[in-house]
Amino acid sequence: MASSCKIKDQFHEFFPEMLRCLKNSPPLHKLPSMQEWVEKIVEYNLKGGKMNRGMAVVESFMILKNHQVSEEEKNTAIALGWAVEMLQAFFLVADDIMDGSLTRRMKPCWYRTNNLGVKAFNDSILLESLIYQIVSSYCKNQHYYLPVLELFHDVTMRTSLGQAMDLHSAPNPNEAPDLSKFTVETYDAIVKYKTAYYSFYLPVAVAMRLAGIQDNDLLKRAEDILLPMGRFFQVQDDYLDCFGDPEITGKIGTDIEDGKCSWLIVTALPMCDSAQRQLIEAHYGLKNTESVNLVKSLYQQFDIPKLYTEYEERSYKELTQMIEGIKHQLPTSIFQGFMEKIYKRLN
Ligand code: GPP
Ligand code: MG
Ligand code: MG
Ligand code: MG
Repeated sequence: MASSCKIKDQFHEFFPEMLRCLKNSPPLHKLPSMQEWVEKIVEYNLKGGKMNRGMAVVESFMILKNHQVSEEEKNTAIALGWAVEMLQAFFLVADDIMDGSLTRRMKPCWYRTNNLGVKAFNDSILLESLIYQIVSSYCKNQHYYLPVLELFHDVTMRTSLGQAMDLHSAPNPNEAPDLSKFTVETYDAIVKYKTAYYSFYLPVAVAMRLAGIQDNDLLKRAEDILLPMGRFFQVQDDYLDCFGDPEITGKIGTDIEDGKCSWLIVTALPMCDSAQRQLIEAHYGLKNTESVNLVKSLYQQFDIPKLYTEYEERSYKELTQMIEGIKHQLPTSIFQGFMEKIYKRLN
């Protein structure tokens, strides 16, 4: 615990150094007004989160190296941790535009600040490009440069495919939702791609490459645990969207208004009689409080909060068993660290 606190402090202390490096690298070093703008975007969108993904790169790397690392190696892991946080910032700026969200990390979403609106779309592209500035600045001459680059590119593609599935499963404005799309199979595909790869697989895979692991089978073994863990995390996210406290999650939920294929609707639908299905068809995906409350009261009627608690406990046991099963190939503390951070989370 004490050492992970120390790593967290070091992670945060590295932020100004990373920002300086970004501002001084070409072509930004010649564009003072853009240096200021980039600083503003990065400050607003990288800070204030839990930093789970970024810290997971550093913690996993330290575990894989038995905590025997030079200061330079540790700083490279920290820089790559920030690159993962940069990817997260890129996705969140874009996702909040697409989902029409209001708040993120207790503040207005970026597109709702500085009179930005749709112009914030460009900032998400800018944030994406900064990932590669970091990776290049801190890893260019290393043997793992190409594998790490490929990981970021591959995971970005998977995430945008997941996001496309998420968007396409929801109804267009003023159209009734197509309830036949809200199946467990569709849900599993959406969350594996839109969340699990970038939030769980990527940080550990980056740490493994950084630690010199070249065995693709070992990466696959890690993936086999990290993707189900990512599903677990997105089910929690869906639950908190509806039943969480925005003062704790830092964001106001939009899944019912947006007509999303969330865990809640996928769980509730098979329990509906025809009148209840009609109610969902008429009200799911509408941006008015009355419709949202009708859907929420149906969730309450079906005891969704209780079913969620049961799911969380069952999944926790299953994931713990999966972690146990990998103990001869990889250090289990990497995966246990994730579970400790997310089990029974409220934000
Ligand atoms: C979580 O969805 C998934 C993402 C933030 C990935 C977005 C991917 C892009 C290519 C833009 P969510 O909408 O449930 O997250 P939140 O609840 O945090 O808004
Ligand atoms: Mg969203
Ligand atoms: Mg979304
Ligand atoms: Mg969500």
